[in-house]
Amino acid sequence: MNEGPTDFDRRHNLVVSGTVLVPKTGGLTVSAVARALSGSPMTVQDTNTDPDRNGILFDPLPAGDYSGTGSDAYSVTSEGGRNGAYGPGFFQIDLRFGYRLRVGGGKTLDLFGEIFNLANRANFDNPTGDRRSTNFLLLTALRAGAVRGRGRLACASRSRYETTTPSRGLRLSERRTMTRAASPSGVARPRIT
Ligand SMILES: [Ca+2]
Repeated sequence: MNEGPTDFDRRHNLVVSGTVLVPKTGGLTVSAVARALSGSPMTVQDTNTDPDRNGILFDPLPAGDYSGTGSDAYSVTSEGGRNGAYGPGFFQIDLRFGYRLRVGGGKTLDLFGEIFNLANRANFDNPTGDRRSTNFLLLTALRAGAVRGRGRLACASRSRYETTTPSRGLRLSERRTMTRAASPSGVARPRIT
């Protein structure tokens, strides 16, 4: 029977975010987003064997505890069957610092600094669950979109100029700029909203 959880059966997904206006700083804001996700399913199998002798080599291994070998090994408890085990979870905290300057003439300039993956956690993708592979239950790749390495710093600025005209009401012109991250291999992501 090829029954089991779907590939997208992620049981827990918690996101907490907030912003604090730091007193006595003239407008410094600190924002944070924390994301915690449980792992997604994977099948523990051995495509070298055909226990049910039907000629199809995708039979899941029996329920039990399995582990890779080596320093990057991952251990799972499989309930057997399709997607009977779960891969590693995900956790990341991102910070943003913001400060608005009034530069006169109705103009404001917003400065931002962002730190990604403050906790410096390596969020791995599911390892291969095929015992035939030399990478069986070894953590070899980061999850798609995961930030590599310790928190990266990206900086950005945004300038606004507000005018009021009789016919069109408030008109807002805005210019956004991004600067490269301060770390050598950093990324600058346009996260301004
Ligand atoms: Ca089979």
